[in-house]
Amino acid sequence: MQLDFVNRELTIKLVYYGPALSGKTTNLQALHAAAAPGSSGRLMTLETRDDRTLFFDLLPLTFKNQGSLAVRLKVFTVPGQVIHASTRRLVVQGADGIAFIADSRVSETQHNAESFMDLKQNLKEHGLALRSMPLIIQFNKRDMPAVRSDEEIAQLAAQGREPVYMAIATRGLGVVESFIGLLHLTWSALDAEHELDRKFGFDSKAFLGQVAQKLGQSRGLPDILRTSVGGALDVLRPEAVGR
Ligand SMILES: Nc1nc2c(ncn2[C@@H]2O[C@H](COP(=O)(O)OP(=O)(O)OP(=O)(O)O)[C@@H](O)[C@H]2O)c(=O)[nH]1
Ligand SMILES: [Mg+2]
Repeated sequence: MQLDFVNRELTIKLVYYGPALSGKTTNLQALHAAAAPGSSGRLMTLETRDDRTLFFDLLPLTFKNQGSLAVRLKVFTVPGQVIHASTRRLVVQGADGIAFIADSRVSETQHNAESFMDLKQNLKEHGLALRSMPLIIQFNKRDMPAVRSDEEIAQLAAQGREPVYMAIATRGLGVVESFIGLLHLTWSALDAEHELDRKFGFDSKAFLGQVAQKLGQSRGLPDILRTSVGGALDVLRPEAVGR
């Protein structure tokens, strides 16, 4: 987090982490597409022709809250391929919150686990504990064959404390919900540490609702936050979204 007192501007860094091809870049593209004009800057991506991120992607989002404080969100993705280990370590530095994008396919279970360990290790190298990092987990690619079942994911979700979301990023499903969940957690953590709401007279609930609206959500904040497992399961079944 960076605070510019003179311009009353707060910058928060959010990082999308996960194994290669799990859909991190696709999440940012969907967020970019959902954002109202004026809220989003240019999405910067650098990839090879076969969709592999080479360095990182960056989506800058800016939201003004009743004139009291401007909040800039810098949303990054890491490159998931194993060879880009040093880039991941660099990108994760200074992260205020992390969205872990897992690939729902059974065949990718091992890659998800390895990437999660890699995240833990990289945070540790920056002196950060995964335990104290605001974190949401997204199971993406729910439309693909041979994915882990809803029940299995619900069970996993019940074991951990992180909110878990289901998504089909290529159709924009679950993307904004995951993002709002992440922003909610991250703001709560920053507020607990720095008392942002009190010091700036900032209404963070209203702010989050406003961000959701600017990202095309017509539902209220409580409904959006309720979409973490199990609520999202029904909404995101392919048969329920009419593929
Ligand atoms: N069927 C399906 N395909 C998806 C979904 N999300 C992403 N993809 C596809 O999966 C491929 C990889 O997606 P990316 O977003 O580039 O993956 P990434 O996590 O950024 O990959 P790296 O940059 O290599 O780490 C692309 O062809 C996407 O179109 C999804 O929900 N369903
Ligand atoms: Mg990518």
